[in-house]
Order: sequence, then C-alpha cells, then structure tokens
Amino acid sequence: MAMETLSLLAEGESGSASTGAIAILTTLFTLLVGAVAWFCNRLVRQRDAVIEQRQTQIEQLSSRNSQLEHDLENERNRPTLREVRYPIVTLGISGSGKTALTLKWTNPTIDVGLIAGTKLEVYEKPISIQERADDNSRVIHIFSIQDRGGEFAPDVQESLIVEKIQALLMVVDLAEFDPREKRHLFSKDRIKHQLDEFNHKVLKFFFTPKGLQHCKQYILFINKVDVLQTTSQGSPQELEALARQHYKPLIDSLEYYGKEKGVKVHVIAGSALTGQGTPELYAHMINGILPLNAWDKALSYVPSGYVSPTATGGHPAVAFPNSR
Ligand SMILES: Nc1nc2c(ncn2[C@@H]2O[C@H](COP(=O)(O)OP(=O)(O)OP(=O)(O)O)[C@@H](O)[C@H]2O)c(=O)[nH]1
Ligand SMILES: [Mg+2]
Repeated sequence: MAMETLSLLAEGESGSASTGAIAILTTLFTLLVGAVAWFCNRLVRQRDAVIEQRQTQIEQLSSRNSQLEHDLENERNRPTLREVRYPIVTLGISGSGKTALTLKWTNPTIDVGLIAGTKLEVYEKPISIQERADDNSRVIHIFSIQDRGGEFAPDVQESLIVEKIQALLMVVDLAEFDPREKRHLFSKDRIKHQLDEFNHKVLKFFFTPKGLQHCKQYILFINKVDVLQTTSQGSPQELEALARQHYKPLIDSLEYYGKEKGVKVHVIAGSALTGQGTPELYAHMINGILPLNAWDKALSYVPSGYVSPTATGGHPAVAFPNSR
C-alpha cells in the first residue's frame, strides 16, 4: 500500500514538470516566430526603400535625359555665328585725340574728359547684327579701328593694300596741352607741325590705285574746335569754318587727290570732348562702309514724320542710307 502511494506521487511530479517544459518551449517558439517575423518585415521594408530610391533615380535620369534632348534640339536650331570685320585706320600725331575721338564717335555717351593717356591699338565696335533665315546664321558686323601715330604714316600705305582698309580717318588738332594752365590752348605752331607732317607729297601715298580698291572713305577730322571758343567769337558753324581755314593747305591737297582719283573726301571740324561733329563722322562711316544689306533694324530705324536735314538743305546730323 505504501509503495503504491509513493509511485503515484512520483508520477504526479513528473507530469507537472513536463507541462512546465512545454510552456517554456511554447514561449520560446512564439518569441522565435516573432523575431523571424520582425526580421522578415525589416527586410521587406529595406527592399521597398531600395526600390523607391531606384524609382526616384530613374525618374530623375529620365527627366535629365529629356532636358538634354531638348538642349540638343535647341543647339541644333541655334544660328551659327559669323563675324565680319571692317578695318578702319585712324592716323594722326600723338595727342591729336585719335583715341578720344574713336571712343566718342562709336559711343556718344562716353565722357572722354575722364579718360587720360589713352592708348589703343585696335578698338572693335559691333555695329549691326543680322539674323539670316536662309542659312540660319547670325552675322555680327564689326568696325575694327586701328590707332596709328603720325610717324607710322608710311606704313599706312601698305596697310591700305594688305589689310584692305575700308576707311582712312586723319585726325589733326588745333591745340596743345599747356601744363601750367592744365588745359589745351590754341597753337599755331602745332597746326604748322601737322601741316608739315601731312604735306602734299606724303598724302599722295594714301591714294594709290591698290589702296583705293578697298578704301571707300577718306575723312579729315579737325579736332579740338572747342578751344576756339576761348580765342575767337562766333557761332559753332563760324568756328568750324575758322578751323577749316587753319587747315586749308591740307584740305586742298586731300581734295586734289580725291578729285584726281575719283573718291569723295569729307572734312569735319569738331571736338571729341564735346561730341561736336562726331554724329556726322559716325554717319559717314556707316554710310560709306557698311553694305546696305548689313544694316539691322536699329540702324535702319527712321521715326515717323522724320524729314532728312539734307532734304531741307541743312547740315546732316545723321545721314540715312537713302541720302547716299
Ligand atoms: N579740349 C579738347 N581736348 C581733347 C579733345 N580730344 C582729345 N582731347 C584731349 O587730348 C589729349 C590726347 O588725346 P588722345 O585721345 O589720348 O590722343 P591720341 O591721338 O590718341 O594720342 P596718342 O595715343 O599718344 O597717339 C587727352 O588729354 C584728351 O582728353 C578735344 O576735342 N578737345
Ligand atoms: Mg591714343
């Protein structure tokens, strides 16, 4: 009897132990399943993030690609750029105002009084831009203006031929800088020096047949007319006439060769400082050099109701192509 009771007790203990073990195993299994599920979930989220990132990259690349294709198309349709240069030589002794004048006639708003000791070798000024539909090109017409000191006069003859110079602008002046007065003063000696420098024999070399093949404009600009206001009385026109009088031998020689060779010589008396005569110089350059088919809209613009001063017998401030 006692033995039976003991074995029953032993059986009862081992039953509850196995129930506990099962509970522990079940818990462990549940935790494991949870961990695996969490891990798998994490992997799925990572994969989704990578897919999303790739999709964004693909979208960005495709938008960049369409942008590049668009740019390429624009590039194909862009007009080709061409530049046409018209060489011009400005000749005169040092200090006559070549650089000041070049800057003033090409840029009317410039204040040349603020420019000191100006030295320019070549000054390039775009004059007109043509959009050509026939060959989808854009042509920029540029005046290429070279500065030459008086001592280079013999070289000019060669340049006229070799560099196909289109216009020769001679600059002489009426005044010399006085360091004591710190301003330009009328000088007869200086005028005489320039008349000697550009005497009848020297001028002959500017009118050779080969040079004349390209050179269409001969212009004499008598600069620094503004100084005459301090020594003489008169209207601007009267002072201009006085300036011409001072350079009569030079004008006579130029007109002599002009007549002999069949080219028109223009004489302008003015001032690079005040801008007197510079619009006229600009008009002569455009009219004389730029082919009519190179004029752009800005150059050809004529305000409605405009009457050319030449038509009324006045002095042409700006001459338009039809006045040629
Ligand atoms: N009063 C007056 N001064 C002028 C005029 N034009 C130029 N000048 C002055 O003359 C001086 C010489 O002018 P530039 O233009 O440098 O003369 P340039 O012929 O180029 O001289 P180089 O470069 O030495 O050959 C400067 O101080 C100008 O300000 C003018 O019309 N009137
Ligand atoms: Mg100069």
